[in-house]
Amino acid sequence: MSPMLDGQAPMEAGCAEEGPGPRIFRTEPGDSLQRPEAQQPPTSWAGRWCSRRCSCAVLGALGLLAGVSVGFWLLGLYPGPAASQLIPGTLQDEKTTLSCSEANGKEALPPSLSRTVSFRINTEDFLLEVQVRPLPGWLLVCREGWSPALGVRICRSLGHLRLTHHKGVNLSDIKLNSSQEFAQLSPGLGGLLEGVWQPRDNCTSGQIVSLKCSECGARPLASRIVGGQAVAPGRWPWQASVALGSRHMCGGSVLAPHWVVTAAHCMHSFRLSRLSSWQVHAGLVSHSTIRPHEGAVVERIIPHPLYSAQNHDYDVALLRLRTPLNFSDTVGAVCLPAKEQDFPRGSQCWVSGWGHTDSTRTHSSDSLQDTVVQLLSTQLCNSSCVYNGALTPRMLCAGYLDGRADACQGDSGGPLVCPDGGTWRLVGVVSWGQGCAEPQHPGVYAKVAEFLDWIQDTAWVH
Ligand code: 4AZ
Repeated sequence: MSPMLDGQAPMEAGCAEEGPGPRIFRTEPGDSLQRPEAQQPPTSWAGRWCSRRCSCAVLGALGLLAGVSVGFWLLGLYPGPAASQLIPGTLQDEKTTLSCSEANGKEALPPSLSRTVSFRINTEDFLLEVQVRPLPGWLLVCREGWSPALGVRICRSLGHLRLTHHKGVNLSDIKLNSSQEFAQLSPGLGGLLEGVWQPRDNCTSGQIVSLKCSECGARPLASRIVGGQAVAPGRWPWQASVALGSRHMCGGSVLAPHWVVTAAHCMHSFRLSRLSSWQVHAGLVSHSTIRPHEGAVVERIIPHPLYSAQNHDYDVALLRLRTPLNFSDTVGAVCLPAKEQDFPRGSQCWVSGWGHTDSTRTHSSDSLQDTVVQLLSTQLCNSSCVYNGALTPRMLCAGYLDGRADACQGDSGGPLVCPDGGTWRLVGVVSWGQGCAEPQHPGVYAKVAEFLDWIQDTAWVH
């Protein structure tokens, strides 16, 4: 593997410059997880040549793009930043796609069916609302046809692990807009979220549904943070350290007081360790403050049944804790993605962890680090210049093609979170990559959206 900072690749240095900026890791050769054997990217001279050629192609393409942009700008045709949701690096990524051949047949096509029914819960009074497209409005849900099972399904579809409370609320007890409309589930279709919701002017029962799902994705202390990269307590309250005794091994994300999700390869790598040696530490930023007796003991390790140690497919595991974590301002759950929620390429997300931060590779970082990374398209990541088809549909890529910032050894299992309004959702679990912060080799993450049913069913059954 070719490191970015060692200056071993003069041609690269001439073609692609390292950009300044934060990273969880500063490059080191050979310390990443091994990639799938059959799909190893080129590490030989030929491979480096490909990498350099691609870097040059990127610069060429960028030059061309800049020229075209200037031309457009001069003609007054440039739409300006406000016209685009994507940030500049994304354009670079797509240009690279054009100069690399795509891996065939690996890219899952986006689902063409759009959902017709959406739910939301009013944060003030927890009243459940449904939108039945093509109708534009949000309808309050009548109690008729309601069931707890439906409540569980709605909470899950919104990215929560559990339903915590549901009840009927008398319409006479609340103040409503006179134009407010209602929806009633057709009898016999209870349990089917996409069932027939009939718009109504009123509810025959005189009651509507109030629903509370388990809390997640909030950062109570976030407003106290002022700039910088130092991670203060409470910035990522779901960040966990998965440790053997007090020795940090991997990151993890808190989903519920009893549940933490991490990478299956973390547990696989240390599978000979005794179950009772595993501990989860939450609410920490500095590792030196770990006290072994304060960790939560792991009661069960549940790797995904389809996890493959060969190619890191299905790289997720759930840890059930013997005693629940105490939720506080500095310890809390992250939300899962909502059902069918798509975070597009170019989305700005955050990865955090205690992994390596420099090329000495001697120690994990004592203090929790974070960095912003960009979601990259699987098409780009699977192209011949990047991972050449090694990504399965259960993986996603995030980072930068110029190697600006990345997760690294020790960050594995930790969270990649993306903001969704005021809610943070766990989009990826740090999984693998070639080296760390190497140009053309962004970080690869287990794609949480692919594991929603498994996570929710597993945490429900136990
Ligand atoms: C690791 O070994 C690891 N650059 C984690 C993430 C990445 C590489 C290696 C991505 O835990």
